[in-house]
Order: sequence, then structure tokens, then C-alpha cells
Amino acid sequence: MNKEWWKEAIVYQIYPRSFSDSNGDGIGDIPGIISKLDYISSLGVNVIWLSPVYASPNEDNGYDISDYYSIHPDFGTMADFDSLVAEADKRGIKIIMDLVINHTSSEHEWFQKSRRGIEPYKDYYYWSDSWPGTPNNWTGFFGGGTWEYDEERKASYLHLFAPHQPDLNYHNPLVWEDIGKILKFWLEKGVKGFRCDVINILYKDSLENGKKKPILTGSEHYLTLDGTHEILKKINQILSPYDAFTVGETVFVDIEDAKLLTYPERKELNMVFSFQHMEVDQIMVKWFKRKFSWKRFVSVMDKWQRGLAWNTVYLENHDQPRSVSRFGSREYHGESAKLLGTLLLTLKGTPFIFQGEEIGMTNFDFTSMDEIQDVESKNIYAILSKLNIPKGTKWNMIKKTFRDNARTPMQWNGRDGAGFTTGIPWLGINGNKYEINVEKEEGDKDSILSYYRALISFRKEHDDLVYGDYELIRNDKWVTEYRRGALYIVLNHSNKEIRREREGEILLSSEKNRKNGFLKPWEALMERR
Ligand code: ISL
Ligand code: CA
Repeated sequence: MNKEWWKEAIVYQIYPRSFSDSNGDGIGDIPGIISKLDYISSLGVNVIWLSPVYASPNEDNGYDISDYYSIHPDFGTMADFDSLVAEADKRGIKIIMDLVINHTSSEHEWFQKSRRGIEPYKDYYYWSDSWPGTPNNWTGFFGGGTWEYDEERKASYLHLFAPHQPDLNYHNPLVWEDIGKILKFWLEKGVKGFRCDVINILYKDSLENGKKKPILTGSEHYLTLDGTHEILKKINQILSPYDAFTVGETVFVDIEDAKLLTYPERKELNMVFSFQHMEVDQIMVKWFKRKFSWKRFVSVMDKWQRGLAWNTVYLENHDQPRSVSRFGSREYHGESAKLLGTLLLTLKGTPFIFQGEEIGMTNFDFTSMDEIQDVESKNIYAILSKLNIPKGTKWNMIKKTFRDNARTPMQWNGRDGAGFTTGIPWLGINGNKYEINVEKEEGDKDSILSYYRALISFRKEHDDLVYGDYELIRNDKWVTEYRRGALYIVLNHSNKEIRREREGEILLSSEKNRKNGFLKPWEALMERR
């Protein structure tokens, strides 16, 4: 396999609003991130992916950009950003940005001019007065319709996400030219790549009605089409002189799509985030939960491990509930968090750790909708209310799935504000900050945090965990076993102690009091046979 720096990288995702607040306004910011670079570096990671820090009205927390060339004042200044890049570089850490180019904010200058019919922006978006067959019957990612009427233009525009996130029209070559300039601007600042938001839906081939479906009616007109592949090739060309990399957030892709998106000879993306392993506890849409099964979970990941030359490996991000609450055990919180960390850092692909995952942060313990900020949860709650779904059911559907689960402030210590802020945090802090926090885990050599550090340095010493081949050996309700090169990884994801028939040379175990010939509940180990 070809060696590449981004295959050897371990990425740490920061959700800036919730990471570290330097000035007490309750919102995390760039100086806050800079103050934590030594911590990040102590984990052993070498890339930071920053969720959006651009100017934005924050209807979708920065995924609605109003100016791609400036930093949101809540987060600091461009000078702060430049010093983040420089300070990270001193520690051997590269910064990658979030690239949100399927849509802009409706407050973006392009949209403001577009709605007034001002050239050259008139056709930067999909307007019903310039596209036949519109508005159509498409349904959106946050539930509900995808067309919003605009008084100013006296026409409707397409938005696959919230109404204040109008989709850009990639049939217009000027749009691409502007996007290309944005990429260069950030690359020149020393950014080493992009996480490309919903990148496989950029190009819409027509705006005809879609086939009626329970979710995303119309998606056959935009999911992973040739027009998108063409744009990705252009993005790739811009990046190639910079030794930067791209990871696409790609919705509803299968392995065949992912191959087309990532195979090196096609020169598109370097890797993609697929969602199939995140869907194993869902029935069709994420709000309908089914029982989680490790066997099904591992089968899905195994299919991707075998199917694709290079994967991403992730169990969390800012859109997903916390992995320990979802796939782990309440009884064995620490043990299961360590086991999940082992899975994350030993499968074949670039691992992405989401802030707080390394200390075992859990889902938000909120008790009412008033404590929720996320636009998606609010929309869905309103839709469920219209459908007369009983309160308890509605509550459960939202609670297990809503995105704020991952967005509560980072728990640095157990004091007021959790070391995140000296002010009032923008989103509630989890009540378990006393037990789960960085300060406490720093002082404990058996903590989840200490184990993550051990795991990461182990990975750095064992090339097999990066470039070694992969083979699944056992996948049942209790135990998963796989091989990476000459290393065997064994995970007991059950509350039972399990006897082993034979045991190799144990190189690393998550269990401080391990028992020879047995796997303790939720024990994870690596061995040579
Ligand atoms: O969040 C989801 C499931 O809960 C997805 O449907 C999500 O909306 C989809 O993966 C796209 O996500 C990305 O683009 C959105 C933004 O809200 C998300 O935060 C971002 O990760 C729109 O830009
Ligand atoms: Ca702040």
C-alpha cells in the first residue's frame, strides 16, 4: 500500500463552540483552542479538524456560512486563526478546515444579491423563476419541504437543509470559480486539508419531481452524480500542489460509490465518512431506533474494511450521540469507552477522535426541550408534534438521537463551568462533569484518557496498525476478533467474563487487573500469536 502522511495521521475533531472559552462569554473560541494545544499534542494526535469557524448567523452553528473569508467574532480574529496554525505547527499538528459549499447562509452577500436579481449572482442558487418544474416535491435533510418563498425575488429557492441554508447552483461556472478562490485562500494560510460537508450532493442533475420515498424524496437527482465527480476533480487539482488532504462527508453512499470517490487514480477525494455503521441502530431514519447489535455493527464495518482500500474510522462527531452511551455499557462505562477507543484506533483507516471521546463523555442529561439548541432537533420535534406522537415517545425519539448530545461543553474539570468557561455556557454542561473530566483522568494512570495515550503511542510503534492487512476472525454477540498484519485485536463487548482457549503474547490490554486465560467484561487487548 502507498504510504501517505494522512494515512499515518490521527485526527482530533474540535467543535469550537464547545471546546474552550477564553473570555468568559460562554462560547468556545480560537484563543481557547490555542491554550489547549499542549493537551491535544499530549494525546499524540497530529491533525486537528476544526468544525466551521467562519462568519455565520449560527442558525446551524456555523454550517451556514455568511463569509468564507472571515472568522466569526465569537471565535476570535484572523490573527488568532493565524497564530493557531503557527502554534499547532510548532507541535507538529496540522489544521484542516470544514468546507461547507453545498449551501451558504441566506445572509451571505451572494444570496442577498441573488434575491435582488443582481448580476453576476442572479443564478448562484436554484430559483423557481429560472428552473422549470419548480418548486418540486423534494423533502429535506432536516425534515419537511425544500423550497422557501422569497418576497424580494417573488420566487422560491431550493434548500436541502434549513430554509436559511440555500443550495448553491453548480451549473453556474462562476460559483465554482468563487469556491476555488476560497480553497486557495485557506491553503495559502497553511491549512492542510478540508473535511468536505455533504460533498456528494453538490450537483443536482435536474429539478424534476422525485420518486416518492419515506425520506429524501428527490435524492436520485443529486446523490453522487457525475457532475459532483467533476467538481471533486477540480477541488483535487487545486489541492495537489499543497500536500493537503480531503475527507468527504458523504451521505447515503455504498462501497461502490466510495470507490469512485476515493480511488487515487480518479483524483477526487482521499477518503470519505460513510454512515452505514452509524445506521445499525436505526430503522430508515435516525429517529426510529432499533436495538443495537454488536454483531450487525461489526459486520457493517467489516464490509467496509474489506471493500475499500482506505477508510476513515469514526464512532462520533458533532452530529452523532456519544459512542459510549450508544454502543457501550452503563455499568462498565470506563471499560467500554476503552474498548471503543481500541476499535477506533486499530481498524484500517484514518481514525477521527471527537473532542471528549478520549475521556468517555456521555450523552447530554437534559430534561426539557428548553435545554436544546439544535435546529434539527427543534424541527423534528415540531414535526412529531404535528403528527400527534405522544409526548413520552416523542421525547425518547429525540433524546437518543439529537445532535446536542455531542455538543455539550468539553469537561476539563469538575468545577463550575467545567473549566470550559467562567461565564454561562451556551449549552448546558453534563451533570457528570464531577466524575468525567480531563483533570481527574490526568491524575489516574488507569483512566480512559491515559489508555488513549497508551493506545496512540502503541499505534505509532506498530506500523501494522496503519498499513497491515485486515482480516475478521470472530464476530458474535460477545467477542470481536480481527487481525492487522501480525497483530491480533480481541474485544469482549459483553458484561460477561469469557474464558479463552489459548492466549498469545499480550502486548496491550485495557484491563489493569487482567486474568490470564480470560477476557474480563469489556476488556480489549492486542496480542501476537
Ligand atoms: O445530522 C445528521 C444526522 O443527524 C445528518 O443528516 C446531517 O445533517 C448530514 O450528515 C449533514 O451534516 C452536515 O451538514 C449539515 C450540518 O448541519 C451538519 O452539522 C454537518 O455535519 C448541513 O451543513
Ligand atoms: Ca469565548
